[in-house]
Amino acid sequence: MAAPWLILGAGSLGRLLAARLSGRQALALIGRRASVRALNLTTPEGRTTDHAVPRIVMADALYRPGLVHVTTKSHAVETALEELAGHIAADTPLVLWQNGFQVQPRVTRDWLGPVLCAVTSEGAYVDGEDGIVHAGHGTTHLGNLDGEHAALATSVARTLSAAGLPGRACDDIRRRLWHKLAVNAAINPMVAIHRIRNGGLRDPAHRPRVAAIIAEVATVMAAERIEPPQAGWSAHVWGVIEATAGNRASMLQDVLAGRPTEREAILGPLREAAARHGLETPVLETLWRDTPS
Ligand code: KPL
Repeated sequence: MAAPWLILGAGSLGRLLAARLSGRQALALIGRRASVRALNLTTPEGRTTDHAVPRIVMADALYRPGLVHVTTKSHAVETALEELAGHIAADTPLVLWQNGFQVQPRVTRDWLGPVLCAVTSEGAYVDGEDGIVHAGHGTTHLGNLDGEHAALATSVARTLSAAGLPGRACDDIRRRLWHKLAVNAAINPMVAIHRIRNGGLRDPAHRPRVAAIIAEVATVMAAERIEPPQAGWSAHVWGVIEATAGNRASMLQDVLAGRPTEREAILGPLREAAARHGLETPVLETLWRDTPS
């Protein structure tokens, strides 16, 4: 069997990967606390199954894992990797699963081993100490920001697909990360500020501000030469709002749980890009000030 994978971060994505991959790929889930209890997965079809996954702390990480899936929130990645680097081989491949476009270029530049980024539309949320609810099926794209490590991306995508998480290697991961960031920027801060589900943004009280955010995001994307989605930015974002109308977005979940939000990872790169291109973005500036951090 291939060298075990480590999953760093026992939140929703980490648990989803661990439960889905268990029995197919040797692995361990690194969290704040070790546990001998099984992970309980509820599938989108409503089936529940238990998965005996080793749940360990960082100090018990294996020296030579096959790779590490980093599933912590964006702001926790660098501290977690600094600590992990003391326990694992320096050239271990990483897969970064974060939202936004902040930590990915930095880790790709600084980590000695291969680094892939993952953009996923899988939906999941944690349920108590041991539960993970796979709320909706999606697709995961994997690629390297410098266009390298295609064979690694293909092999990880294949393993994920076999585990019920359809994966595809791609050569445009930068564009995909920015596209997800654009959607997150239009939805997450607003729903976190107003504590509403995604569909609440269709309300006439919120629609004009969402439209203004999309317009500024589109201007920044054009300046960054990020190709727009086929449907155009507005139709694309409103389509996601419609499709996820009943969701509590990740930033709202963070606010409700009293956790730090991904404000910097999502709005920070847009503000920086706007400044780089000399663009005025008053709507995004106000949004950034209003968004809980
Ligand atoms: O990705 C999401 C998130 O919650 O972070 C969206 C697309 C907003 C769906 O809820």
